[in-house]
Amino acid sequence: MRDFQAIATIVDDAARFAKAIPQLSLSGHDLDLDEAYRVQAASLARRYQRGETPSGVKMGFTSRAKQIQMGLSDMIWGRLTDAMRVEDGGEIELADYVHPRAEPEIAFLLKKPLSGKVTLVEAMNCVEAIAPAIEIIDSRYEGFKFNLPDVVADNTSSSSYVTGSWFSPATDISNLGMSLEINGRPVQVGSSAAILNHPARALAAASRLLAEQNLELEAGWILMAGGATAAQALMPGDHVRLQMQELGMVGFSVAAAAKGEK
Ligand code: OOG
Ligand code: MG
Repeated sequence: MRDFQAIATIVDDAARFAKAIPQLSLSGHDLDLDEAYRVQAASLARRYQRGETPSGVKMGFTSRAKQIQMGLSDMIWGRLTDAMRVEDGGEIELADYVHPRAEPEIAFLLKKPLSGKVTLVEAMNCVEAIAPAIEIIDSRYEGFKFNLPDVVADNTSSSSYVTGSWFSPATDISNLGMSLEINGRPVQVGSSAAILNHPARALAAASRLLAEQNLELEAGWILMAGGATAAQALMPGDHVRLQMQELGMVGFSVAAAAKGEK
């Protein structure tokens, strides 16, 4: 029997204090995937105890670009809380992160709960609105390196998320061009089709994967569909903007000078 609480404390403290840790798998905590999700749940329970509330779910490795960048190909999911939300146009401090990266995504806002195996139509029937979104991922592991259980235990690198204006769920999001720009220069260009051929598939996949653990997506939650391109490392003073065909833009900036020392 493993001490999931103790391992959860390690990953939670790393995220909370923005301090890199060695991979669990390289430091005597070789978890299987089931155990890794238990650590994730226990780690998030600590955040809820500190007053954060669940705000949704994010999917990982739903595009080839992300799978290739990280060398892993199984879809994974993580938990979002209200404290991870960054306002559109807001500013982040690098001191709050270990080595953050931004990636272009699409967000779904749910108006009804969604659970189990569902068709794309059933999944979309639960959607209130769709928005362009940026996820700020931040692996707590040294060198941003991990195996699948490591990253799952670390809440799939979830750190912050930014959503833009909300659009009708009837918007055709099957193949929307997008450009992630830093300081006005496109650094990643792609299409929403890169996300499982249609981002709604990420929503259906989340519903199915959560059901394996007797969980469901709740009304009012956000579902982040996963990065459509590789993620981009962030530097002090960066102005990050995602432009998406039909859905407009969303962005944030990184404060120019780090606050305090790390
Ligand atoms: C893991 C999280 C993956 C995505 O959108 O594919 C992810 C990572 O790359 O650190 O968020
Ligand atoms: Mg992501």
